[in-house]
Amino acid sequence: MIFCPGTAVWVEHPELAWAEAEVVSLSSPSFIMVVLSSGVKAVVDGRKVLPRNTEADLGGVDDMTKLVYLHEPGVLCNLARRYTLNEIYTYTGHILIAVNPFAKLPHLYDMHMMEQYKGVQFGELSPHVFAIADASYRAMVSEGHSQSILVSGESGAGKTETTKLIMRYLTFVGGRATGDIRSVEQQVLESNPLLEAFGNARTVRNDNSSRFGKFVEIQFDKSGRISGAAVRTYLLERSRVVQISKSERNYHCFYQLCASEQVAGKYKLAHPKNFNYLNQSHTYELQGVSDADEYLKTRRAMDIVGICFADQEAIFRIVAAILHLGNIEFSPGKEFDSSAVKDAKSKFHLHMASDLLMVDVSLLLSTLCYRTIKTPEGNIIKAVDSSAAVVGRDTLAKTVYARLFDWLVDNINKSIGQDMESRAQIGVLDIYGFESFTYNSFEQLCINFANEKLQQHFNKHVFKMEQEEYKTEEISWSYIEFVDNQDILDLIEKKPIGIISLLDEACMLGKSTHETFAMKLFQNFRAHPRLEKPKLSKTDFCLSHFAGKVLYQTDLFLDKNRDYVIAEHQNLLCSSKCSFISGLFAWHQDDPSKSSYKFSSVASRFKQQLQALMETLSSTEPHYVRCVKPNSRNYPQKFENVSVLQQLRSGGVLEAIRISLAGYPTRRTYAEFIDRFGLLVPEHLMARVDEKSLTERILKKLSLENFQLGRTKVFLRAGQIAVLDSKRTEILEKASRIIQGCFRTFT
Ligand code: AD9
Ligand code: MG
Repeated sequence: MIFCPGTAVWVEHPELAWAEAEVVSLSSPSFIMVVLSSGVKAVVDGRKVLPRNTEADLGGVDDMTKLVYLHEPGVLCNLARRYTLNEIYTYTGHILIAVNPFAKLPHLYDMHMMEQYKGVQFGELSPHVFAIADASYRAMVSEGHSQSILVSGESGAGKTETTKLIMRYLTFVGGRATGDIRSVEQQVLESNPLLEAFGNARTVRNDNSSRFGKFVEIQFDKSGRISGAAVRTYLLERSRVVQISKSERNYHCFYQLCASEQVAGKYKLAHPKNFNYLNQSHTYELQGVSDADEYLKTRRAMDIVGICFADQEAIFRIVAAILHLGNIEFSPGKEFDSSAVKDAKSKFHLHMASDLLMVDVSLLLSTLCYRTIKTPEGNIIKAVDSSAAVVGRDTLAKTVYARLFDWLVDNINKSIGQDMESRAQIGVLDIYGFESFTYNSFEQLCINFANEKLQQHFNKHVFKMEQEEYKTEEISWSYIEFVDNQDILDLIEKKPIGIISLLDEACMLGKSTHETFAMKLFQNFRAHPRLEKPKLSKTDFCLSHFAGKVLYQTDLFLDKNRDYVIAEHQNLLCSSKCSFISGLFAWHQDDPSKSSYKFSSVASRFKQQLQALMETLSSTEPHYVRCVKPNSRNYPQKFENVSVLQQLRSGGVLEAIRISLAGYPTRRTYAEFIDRFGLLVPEHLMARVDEKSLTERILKKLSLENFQLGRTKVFLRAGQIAVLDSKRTEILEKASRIIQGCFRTFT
């Protein structure tokens, strides 16, 4: 492109990503002198300069596809402009971009707003998460086809808040409005604070960070009323129960219990600073949150989802027991390599833990300080040293907590109830976004693996399926390039040789270490374009994900991947006089996949869960919400271009914009089309014309252009279906008035 002096342009900028500028002169086609809006002059590479629209609406456009210049700076500037006006939602075709306002915007989500969006044609009102929820609800009701809403974004981008808004809207349009506090819809809504109390925690990125993934399926009956729901959760971060980093907190429920005046005393709890599992990070409070009030909210949510009083008491007894367990310290025992409870304080906590778990104190002590080793000659009981006793204690705490969390999810599902005959469902996915830290371990690999899967789903839907359909329908279409990520998925999950298989194999073989695992990985994938071996380490590996490179440290991979309950822990907890606790563990005894002896791996189980999720998703019509975090400090009204751009790129938003603008977002078979819009050309309906020609006549009658007539389907440009629908509604209303008039005349 040739730019004349005076042309408004965008130029690349190290801090702003893109900066506004004006062309001053051209020294050659590849070098242009520009002046930035700050007055600074610069010579830039002419091939990297992009045109800027100076007449742009200062309020921005509500759909990126309406931008005059559709390119990175245009998109970024549009989002930023809207953000300053608190217009946090913007469409890109049918994808909703939601920029976290980090401020309360109550009017945006009140009852009045929900009423406004109800049943309104998508795109008619300002972009909103309610519009996405409404579109999926109406598509589900009118077509009887299951839908899914996939919410993604990085930590703190607003996925969980968005998911809750979607659920609130769906319960609003699909609820029975009976006022019953224990109605299915109330139970669905109250499952959120309950799961958050046990599965969310403060992290450096987000005060209420979800430490598990969640897919909530809301089931509807024939009349579009909510008839059941199911919650699936993924990969709760277990290590947090016993270990927290600086400025972070453990799961909210621990602090809530410590702050609860009635119960804390009963369980001999005190300020969190007194507990090893809570005081490592020296962070106890959350800004603007009262843990005591939150405790009451959690109890209320438990009441609503149908957890009886006795079970509630047992749950919090377990939470308290975990805190006491964490305070048991060990010192070297009398015998070589043995351990003993350190002092009177530790003994007190040992007794408290055994009382609360309702297990025999000496059995608890021996479980912590001894281990049974199986040998061909029989079992040998061996003392463990004090550091191994600490590891065992922490493992016990994590096991109990993880089972408790699974119980809560199961109980929510049982209590809400599944509608096996449900006509269709709407699933809402709130799952951790792509993660890349300085230290990336096994959890990041699982999270990024999930994101690769979801990215492929997005790719498939937005890119592959569009293009393939255009191809099979033989309509003209210029292909858009996109990066497929099947190769990295194969690298991670392919059997018999992929990262997960190699890791499982290493976990099964007694002699393997993270060093041998890394060595095998590099041996098997010597020249894989997605895998790199860093120069300075033998055990780290680097993966080129769709969203960028991530360096993984494998030190704890083997330990974190092993998924079994130590037999002694299982025996101890099964012996509890509290039926709730023994039930937690007895329940899993019958489940062969979770038996203490059979090998089971966290990564393989996660892979299976993801596979099941992908199967569910592929049988639904997807809707996408991409949440964006405007700045890393969680401040309102602060928009950092570089980071936003990276999020838009890694979420595939930029490519999706191009495709949605260039493509045909609406398509119908000719039969479907005539069925719905045939009434627009009553004069032709009886004529002997085929459906394709009839379709063409309808579109021409409404003066629509640029549509495509494929082999079996008609393809419409964005917005054309709305024109057809409004004409149809107009005709139907006119007809209904005439009929009513006739009816009145006759009666
Ligand atoms: V994480 O991956 O679970 O760590 P999320 O789920 O993406 O993350 P979350 O929904 O928890 O982020 O949002 C973070 C914070 O942003 C919330 O606690 C709110 O304070 C804030 N937020 C998010 N969305 C909105 C909104 N629509 N309106 C106002 C919001 N504040
Ligand atoms: Mg979240």
